[in-house]
Amino acid sequence: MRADMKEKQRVIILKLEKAFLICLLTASCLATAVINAAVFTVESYVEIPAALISVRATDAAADYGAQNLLDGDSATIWHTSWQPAPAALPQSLIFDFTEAVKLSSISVLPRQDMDNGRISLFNLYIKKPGGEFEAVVEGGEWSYTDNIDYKTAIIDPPVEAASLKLEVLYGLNGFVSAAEVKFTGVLTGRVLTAETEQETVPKISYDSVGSIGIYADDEHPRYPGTHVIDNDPDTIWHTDWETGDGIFPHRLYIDLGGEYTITGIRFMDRQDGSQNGSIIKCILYSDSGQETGAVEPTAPNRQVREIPLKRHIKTNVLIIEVTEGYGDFASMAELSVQTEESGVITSWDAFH
Ligand SMILES: [Ca+2]
Ligand SMILES: [Ca+2]
Repeated sequence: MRADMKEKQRVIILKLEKAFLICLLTASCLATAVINAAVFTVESYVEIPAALISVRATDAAADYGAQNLLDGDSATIWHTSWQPAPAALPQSLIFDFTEAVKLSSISVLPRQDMDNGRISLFNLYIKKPGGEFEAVVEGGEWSYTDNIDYKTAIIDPPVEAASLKLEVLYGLNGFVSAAEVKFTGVLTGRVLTAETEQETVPKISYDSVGSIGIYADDEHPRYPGTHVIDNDPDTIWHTDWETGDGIFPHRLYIDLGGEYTITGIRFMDRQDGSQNGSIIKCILYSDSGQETGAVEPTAPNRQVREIPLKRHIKTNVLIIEVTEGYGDFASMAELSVQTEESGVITSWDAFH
């Protein structure tokens, strides 16, 4: 083949290759774009502010308390006791979050001055709001041969957490120590208190109407929660405006007497002409802490309103957390819960 022919051929091949590459790139770009548009909502992870975290340890030497892990100072450390003998392993740290966070990682800065106690083998457990500790990482290992920077354990997929337990199975030379701990995740904006911790494991005594149990965390003595399922549109649940704390959220617990998949609720506003307490915004929770996010019922009209759920939740106890109501109260005349298994339950049918 002549040299100029060869050159021409090479150019053609190059052009073909380039076209093929562009084609590949375009196809892959399009596919990515479609996937991004259709499926993913990218959550951006932030560092969880130390102000939302408290920590306790199963053991600590005097002056080496666990709070040294959250003080932003790499020179102050948590260390298990070493006298008269090193504390037996495992030892654990428990981090509690005052706001529910969806955790995506934990990073631990080892002590910088010597290697005693640097965490090398561990388990991680997460407690969801109202739940029990469940393992998310078992037999995690950190090594210090390459550097003594932050060591990270990824929590994949991220998990909503009220607490995280770091159980140290082995620290170097049989001690346990660390200088700082930080977390990344998504702040859910859901404030956790001892009360909300309790509510998703209902140890509540319910008043019952038929087979349905009802508990309101705030109710006026003459306007109890049971009024929402008594088949009478003239009787209402109303938060206590005389002695109640008046602080939102207000919660209504409906013990369904069995597990149901909730597809929505309907409720009737008070019928006496006043709008006080009519629900503006609420969140529905399952007894395992599954939630709908903030939902807004159709506009208050002093009649029947609906909250259909895009994401159905499965539960024995449905919790309706009212986060905003007219006049800073919460009230409701009647309620029906719509389920996948049995259609409408509670009293709705009687006056529909
Ligand atoms: Ca420190
Ligand atoms: Ca009623």
